[in-house]
Amino acid sequence: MNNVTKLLVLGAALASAPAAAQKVSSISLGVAVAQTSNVSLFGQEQVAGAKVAEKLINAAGGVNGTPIKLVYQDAGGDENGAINAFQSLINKSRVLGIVGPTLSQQAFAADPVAERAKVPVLGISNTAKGIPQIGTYVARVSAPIAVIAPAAVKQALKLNPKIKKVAVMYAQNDAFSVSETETFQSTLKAQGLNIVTVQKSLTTDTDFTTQVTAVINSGAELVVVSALAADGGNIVKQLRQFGYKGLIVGGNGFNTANVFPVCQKDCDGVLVAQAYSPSQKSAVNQKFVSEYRKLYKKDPPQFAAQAYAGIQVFVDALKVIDKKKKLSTWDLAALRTELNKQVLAGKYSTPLGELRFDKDGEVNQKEFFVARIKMKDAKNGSFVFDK
Ligand code: 1QQ
Repeated sequence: MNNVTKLLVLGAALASAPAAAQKVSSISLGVAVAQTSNVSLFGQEQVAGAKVAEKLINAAGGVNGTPIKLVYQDAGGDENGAINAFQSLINKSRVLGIVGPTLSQQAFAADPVAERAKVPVLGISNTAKGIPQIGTYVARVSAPIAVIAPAAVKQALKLNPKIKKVAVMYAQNDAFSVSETETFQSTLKAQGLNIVTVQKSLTTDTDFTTQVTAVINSGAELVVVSALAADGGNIVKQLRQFGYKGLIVGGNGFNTANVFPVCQKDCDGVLVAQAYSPSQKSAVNQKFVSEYRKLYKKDPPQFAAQAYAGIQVFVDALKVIDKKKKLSTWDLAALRTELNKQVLAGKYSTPLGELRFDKDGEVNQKEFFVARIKMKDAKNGSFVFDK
């Protein structure tokens, strides 16, 4: 080997060295949620919840005395937005773990990026079937729709035991909506109800005349809608405008106050199952609720509470690791792997109640709720929790 070749070989070795032995410089966690597009109707509430988490966690000493830093990267409303946000958080910001992305549809595309880079991901709003199974580094604090959705159907039957004919509507281009309608349809059948029509739409649709007309003509006494916030809100509005008078069950896409300005007065009465209630009694939740009210002048919604819980799980796991070996002494890659292991091993007292994970990273959560939308005027309303 001549001297020039030797230098080239050495140069190549040095260039690849930093990635392998990158030290941990700060406790950065990534937040990859939708801050733009229609999906930001959910993402705004996730950012609000994450901000409260950062504030309260750092006020309580962060990770054993070291503050955490949240790095926000807009995941937009589609797959590419989520992939780009993940890549930036992993390679540029060098975060320890990521919460997000907002939609299951995005998670199926972006989570494999984190899996390949061995960076732990916690879904905070991904409820479709199959999310934790994407990979070893993927878990979620958002309970799967399969365990939440049936509660809303049962509540509808309690309010009107005479219901027999049900219309089902869903957004066929969205992974969550497709997964949720499967759960809804099997729940309806298990309850002995008759599905009289199934109507498909797209999350980008704004005119649902065809679907709504078919629903009205079917004579349905209950309509069950799986869609996102903007399309879902418009479906409800058009159902009422066309004269539908029966009960409506909305899925997780209705779980935000941001649907209120879409369906306005017509949102009134829509039943929505929830993985969170502000009345949950734990000390951590009451602290979260009072800080959220102070900052935003309203009760925290489910998506904010789930964002809080995701960040808290990472922080609680990091505290355990740090006690065994100071975080600042770890290599980044090794710590990411250890964090993933510790997340799955722990038990967490969060605003969602007590959480733990199975070996796939599926969340085990105990309490679920059903709320009903109650509108005060055209834009403002609230979720009223049925007992
Ligand atoms: C998912 C959902 C959406 C409604 C989250 C905003 O549950 O995509 O899984």
